[in-house]
Amino acid sequence: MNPPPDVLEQTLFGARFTSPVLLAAGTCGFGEAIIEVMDLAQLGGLVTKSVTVEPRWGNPAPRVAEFPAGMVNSIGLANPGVEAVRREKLPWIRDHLQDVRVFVSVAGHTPGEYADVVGRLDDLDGFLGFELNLSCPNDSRRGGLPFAFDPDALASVVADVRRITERPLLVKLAPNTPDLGPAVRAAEESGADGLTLVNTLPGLVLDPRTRRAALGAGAGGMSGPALRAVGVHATWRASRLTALPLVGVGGVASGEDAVQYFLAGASLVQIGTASFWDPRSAGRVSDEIRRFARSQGVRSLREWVGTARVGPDAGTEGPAGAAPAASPAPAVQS
Ligand code: RRO
Repeated sequence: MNPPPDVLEQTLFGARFTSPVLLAAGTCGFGEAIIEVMDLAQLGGLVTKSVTVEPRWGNPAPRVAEFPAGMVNSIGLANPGVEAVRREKLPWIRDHLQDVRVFVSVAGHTPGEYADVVGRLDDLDGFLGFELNLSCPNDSRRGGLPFAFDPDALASVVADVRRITERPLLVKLAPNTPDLGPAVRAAEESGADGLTLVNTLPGLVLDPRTRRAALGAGAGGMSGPALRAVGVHATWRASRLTALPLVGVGGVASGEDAVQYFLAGASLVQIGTASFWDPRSAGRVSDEIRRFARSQGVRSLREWVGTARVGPDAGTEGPAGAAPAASPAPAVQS
């Protein structure tokens, strides 16, 4: 008889994920450092640093600064450019990370730049899909706010890329759009296979003595524990608007943090800031999810996904982990 499937295992985007825990874009480069610190079997996958057409040096140091509730960063999209990624990074990933589900993060200033990057990488082996970064707080699109704030512009990026690749396409949205609805609908209608929620929140940390910004570039993107409630809320909002698989990111540092995202509707989570503090945190979070599932009598992640009881009608009784009665999506705005 076959053993029962592990609670962490699931099939998504046509691929088997041995864990729902991925490393977020910008936290592990192109994966080179993780093979020294992590048991790869504990890692569901990773998202690479965002790739642009041209190499970018990035912003002046310091590029990250911690504060008690998290950190701010302004890396400025430092990356070696698509040709070096094609020549060196993806072949390395193919040869060393066979069992890790890899998404290549893509960024650009115009829809054409996203399509260019995807077009130059799509024929290579060794990775599963793309995550379109449409929400970097440190690098706007040409002449405007990030694409995630403009549903028409967002749709044109996704549609252009969709024409080029059949691989799974995640669309990464921003935490600070006034209403997620138009962005979620635009992504879905133009061909996204899943949504990643959320990127960092614009933030500024000042040194009261020097009166200077803590980051060389000035303002940056805020992440860490303080972002978790924002990310869980955005995930829950998106789950009311679409049936696409959701990937939750923002402030995940423990198994129970990840479960909050599952309850809100995410099938996968990504770890960002916590892996700067502890490079092995993805493995630890996977173990903690498994242990918590056992304590709750949960045998499959599906028993959690989208079962949050939110709002005054949710009630307070009922066993932890029990699915609520099916109810239509409430017409709440925020
Ligand atoms: O490179 C960055 O400064 C950066 C990016 Br591309 C992003 O999407 N989010 C972020 O917080 N920083």
